[in-house]
Amino acid sequence: MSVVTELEEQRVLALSAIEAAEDLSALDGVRVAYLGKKGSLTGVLRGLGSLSADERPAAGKAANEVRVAIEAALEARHAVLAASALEARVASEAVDVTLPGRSRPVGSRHLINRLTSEICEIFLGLGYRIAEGPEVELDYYNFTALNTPADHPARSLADTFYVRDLSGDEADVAGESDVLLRTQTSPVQIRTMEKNEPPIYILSPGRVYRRDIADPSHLPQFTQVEGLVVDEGITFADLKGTLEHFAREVFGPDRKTRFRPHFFPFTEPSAEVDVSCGICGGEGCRFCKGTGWIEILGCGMVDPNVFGYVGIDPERYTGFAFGMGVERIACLKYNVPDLRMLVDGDMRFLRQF
Ligand code: 2NL
Repeated sequence: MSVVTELEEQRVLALSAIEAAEDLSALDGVRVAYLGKKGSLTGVLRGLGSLSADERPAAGKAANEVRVAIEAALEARHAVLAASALEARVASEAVDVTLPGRSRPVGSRHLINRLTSEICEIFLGLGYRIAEGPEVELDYYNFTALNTPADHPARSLADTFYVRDLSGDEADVAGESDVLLRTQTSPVQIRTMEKNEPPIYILSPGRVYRRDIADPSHLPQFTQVEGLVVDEGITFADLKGTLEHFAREVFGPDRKTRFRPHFFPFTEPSAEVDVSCGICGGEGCRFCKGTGWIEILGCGMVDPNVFGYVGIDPERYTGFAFGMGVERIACLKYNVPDLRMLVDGDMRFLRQF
């Protein structure tokens, strides 16, 4: 076979292999097979040196043409394959910006949380400060310093959660623990009076715990707000004016208030405050058990014995205190019939507020 014929055959084979190459790496394989160091065309070109002088020019010209033709075909095929590779990559990496996103529901503060803040704001407006303290308390701060006798039923295991040291301390195992979950936020006020001189104007919001079974009017854990004022010349009239202002702010100007005598170990005299029933307007209905009134809080003048525990001079200072359950206030304000609905976490109920 003449060299020129051999070159023609190489050209035909190379061009068809180039057309058949499916991707860039296959195409590079073809290039190496023909034009690489050990490529078949390279082999033919090397053989040119051994040709006779009259054969060499024609063979050299043909060889050059074939090489140029193969290089041109490689380049053209490379452009086609590179373009389709890019297209495939763009398609596979594309982000579909028209896909709808996943929606994230927006949360909001719980009703009790908001109402607690609202109550605090009313007293902040009167110049009170917020005071907070531990939920796990000593029985001294929760009961003793509040003038609550050692045999008072509130101190019993049936009414109060006592915290026991499980390390095996004999006294605790015997149920004699003096550590408990606070049943009111008053211990915060005792701690404040221990550390500060009057005048004291504070409000103590927080979680409290009582050994009650949950029912429409009881929760074993609820939110309490207590208030305490200690200053020179504080009288029951100051207490009345303050709590009447509070009731108007929370329940609106149309509800009436009344003070009923009551008893607490830590105040003397003591009272409970009622607002006129929002359902019947004071006529008497099932909600107010026919009385026309609904109890909202307890209050009174700080018992001088309490001042004795914290080292405040009862000859110079007098004070008043009050306490309320925020969940109860919420039920009265929004006509919710069952305290448990406030802690069930049912979104269909909570979304209404
Ligand atoms: C209620 C009634 C009340 C107090 C809490 C108090 C605190 C100190 C001294 C005297 Cl440091 N009193 N707190 C007074 C009267 C009533 O709470 O029904 N709470 C749920």
